Amino acid sequence: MSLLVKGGTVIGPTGAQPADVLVEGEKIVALLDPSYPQTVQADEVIDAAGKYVIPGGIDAHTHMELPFGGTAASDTFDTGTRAAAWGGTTTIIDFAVQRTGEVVQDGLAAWHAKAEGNCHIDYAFHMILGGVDDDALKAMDQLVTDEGITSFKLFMAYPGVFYSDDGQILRAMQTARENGAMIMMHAENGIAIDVLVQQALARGETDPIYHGITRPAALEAEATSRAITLAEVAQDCPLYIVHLSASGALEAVAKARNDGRNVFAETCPQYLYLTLEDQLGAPGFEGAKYVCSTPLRSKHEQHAKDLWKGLRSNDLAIVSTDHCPFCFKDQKELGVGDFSKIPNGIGGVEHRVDLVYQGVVDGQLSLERWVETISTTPARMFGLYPRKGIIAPGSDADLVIYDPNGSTRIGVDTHHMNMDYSAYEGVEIAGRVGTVISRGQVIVADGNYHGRKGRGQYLKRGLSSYLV
Ligand code: DUC
Ligand code: ZN
Ligand code: ZN
Repeated sequence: MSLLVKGGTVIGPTGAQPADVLVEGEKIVALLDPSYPQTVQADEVIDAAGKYVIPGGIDAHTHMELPFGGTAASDTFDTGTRAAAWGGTTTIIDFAVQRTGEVVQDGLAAWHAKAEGNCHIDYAFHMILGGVDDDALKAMDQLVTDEGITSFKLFMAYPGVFYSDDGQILRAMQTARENGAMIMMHAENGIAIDVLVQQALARGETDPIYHGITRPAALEAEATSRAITLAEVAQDCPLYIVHLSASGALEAVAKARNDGRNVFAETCPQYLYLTLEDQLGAPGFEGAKYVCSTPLRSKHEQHAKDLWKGLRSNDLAIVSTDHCPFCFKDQKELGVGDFSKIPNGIGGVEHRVDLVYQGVVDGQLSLERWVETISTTPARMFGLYPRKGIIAPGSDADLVIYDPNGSTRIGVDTHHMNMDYSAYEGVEIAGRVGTVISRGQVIVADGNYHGRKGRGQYLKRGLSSYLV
């Protein structure tokens, strides 16, 4: 079966060019110059005139079905990957979890059991290490060698749950330096945060906004700097800071990168568009919808301005979602009267491609940088390139035909995520995901869904392309 995507402007990390994309089966086989007389025949031709043709989005940070705070993220691999597809994302990298005391491989097997046969798009895993010990360190080697898992997330936050102390972090980093894996860090000083949380609750400060106030930007900056230092001591172990939200943390990353260090970072749409005052501080319990960690930051401190700048300068390499949805009813409501019991997370896997494109419309990013931050760099960062992240012969035919003259209104009534509210309710995007193609198959077209659960394949990943 061949497919020709004709008449569009192909956007890649190095530029935009008019080109027709020829697909044979699951792969791209050629980019054709449309001004050259063409003899190519294809079984199906898709008209992309006036549209952008971009590589399918790669969301490198999702949490489908993550158990958290006595409940679990409300999107399953079925509902979450279907919503991702609607929004132009054709690959996710989800976080398998080793709970404290659990054998790492058992945690991984449990995650495979949740995902297998349920995904609409291709998927891969990072591994969360909830307990770094001798066995976990050995398991890191085995996962890199045999399982295609080449990145491990550690937490400086959540004492008693996922938390690792500095000694555990250093040991995991030393192991990663040896086997080539990436250490991903949730960088917030969780020990200090827990003190602030208890003090706030004792004062009767129970509203959702105190979630943000008790997780100050300074404690993200401190933990980020500490992680960078520990990685330096581990002979410059590759380090990737997840969900970076604060200017001070970005400064620490930028300094390390200027020093030539193997330090990378991502941010998420919620930190680019939402704020502590306007969303987390919404009246009554409404702010619970926006409880996530790291938290939304104060608009008066202008973090978002710095984050857009960081995306332009590549101190922020990637926009991921940290998709971790909870319904307002019965899930977020667990924290009525005590913000510390609100499950942490925002759902957004469906809207990342659009929300970052809005940055192009607003003059924050170039088209090339849009594609780089949502697709090409995640592929390179996490060992999926050149199979994913680029429109080139030999790559998987994961394509999005994006309409810059269309528009998208985000809201709970139209989204496909399993959530009873939208964190971006009413936001208008000056562009629209049109057709979505996953490994040569059209899965979204003209507002209709043609994909199916189970067609997504597990991707074993290689080492990061960015390692030196
Ligand atoms: N942050 C969230 O908001 N949710 C899940 C885990 C995390 O680190
Ligand atoms: Zn995290
Ligand atoms: Zn996360």
